[in-house]
Amino acid sequence: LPRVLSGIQPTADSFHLGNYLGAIRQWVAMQETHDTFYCVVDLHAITVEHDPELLRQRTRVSAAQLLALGIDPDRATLFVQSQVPEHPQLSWVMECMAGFGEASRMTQFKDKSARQALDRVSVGLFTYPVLQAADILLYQANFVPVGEDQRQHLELTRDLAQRFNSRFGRTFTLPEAYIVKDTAKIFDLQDPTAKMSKSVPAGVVELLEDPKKAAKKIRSAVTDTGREIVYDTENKPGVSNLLSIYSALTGKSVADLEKAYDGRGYGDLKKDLGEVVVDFITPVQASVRSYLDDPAELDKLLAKGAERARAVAAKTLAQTYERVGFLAG
Ligand code: AQP
Repeated sequence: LPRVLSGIQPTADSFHLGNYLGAIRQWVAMQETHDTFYCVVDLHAITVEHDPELLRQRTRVSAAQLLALGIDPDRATLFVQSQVPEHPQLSWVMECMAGFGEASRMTQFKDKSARQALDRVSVGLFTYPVLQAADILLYQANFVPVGEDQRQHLELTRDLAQRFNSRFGRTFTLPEAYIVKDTAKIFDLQDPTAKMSKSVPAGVVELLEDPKKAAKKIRSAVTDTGREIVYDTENKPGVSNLLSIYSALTGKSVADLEKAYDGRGYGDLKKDLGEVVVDFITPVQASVRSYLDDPAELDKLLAKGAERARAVAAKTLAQTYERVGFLAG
């Protein structure tokens, strides 16, 4: 079976609809057809200032959300990144493959570092995409299901893999980004030209927020001038975003939704989508609570996942170390 790896950061109290529709939904579907590895990337989470107890809590909440959303730990290998030491070990080798200029061109780093004084930006934030490359290459992943914002990081991963392979002999599989066009970028409800992102909480629907509040956020989403409910990303980014979310959560096509709302107003669309969202998040929240009720069991499940992940990761690391000229351990 083709291999899949993807990860998500435990940097918020809840995942949001963008994370789910852009990435996790594909993770769940790919369990059926691929050999899947999914991780909560806590090493990435410390690239910005953090609180240790909160990180531990968010790591468990993240794993619980993945399980509640349909990741099956018997089928997928679900683990926490810091429990597989091969990740930072391979990352060092990859750092030595990456050019400083190349890493400097990563737009996510540029965006995130532009907001603060450079002495407050960690070197870890700078090398973040290289660690991400190591995450992927360790598992010889063929596909990486992610949102559009990760495309550039995936290109870097391929470049690093290719460079290593040509310098030291074929070692790594070249991974491909797996990006589903319709949900590649879910937009902020208050600013439908910007990505829905945890950094701007106003227009974000969190999976674990009070369902009433979530419905209200949908009802107060910024829509566009005009009245017609049609999918037109250029002239009607707000309505188009709502239609994308609606379609992805219900399985109804955008064309069918346009027909169903023909002659009706934005208010109807938003009210109905609010209900769709409530119906989606309510059972997820109950399931998350039940996983969190037994943290010892959850930790056990994650430890098992880490063990399975290590078996694969250790093989790739050993081969890499041998190729670069380190003595056998
Ligand atoms: N708005 C989005 N639409 C589609 N996909 C998205 N993803 C994130 N936002 C959207 C995808 O979610 C996965 C997990 O991403 P992450 O762990 O990097 O989460 P994040 O990027 O920290 O989440 P945010 O909200 O996007 O954070 P900031 O504000 O820090 O940038 C990835 O596959 C990502 O593509």
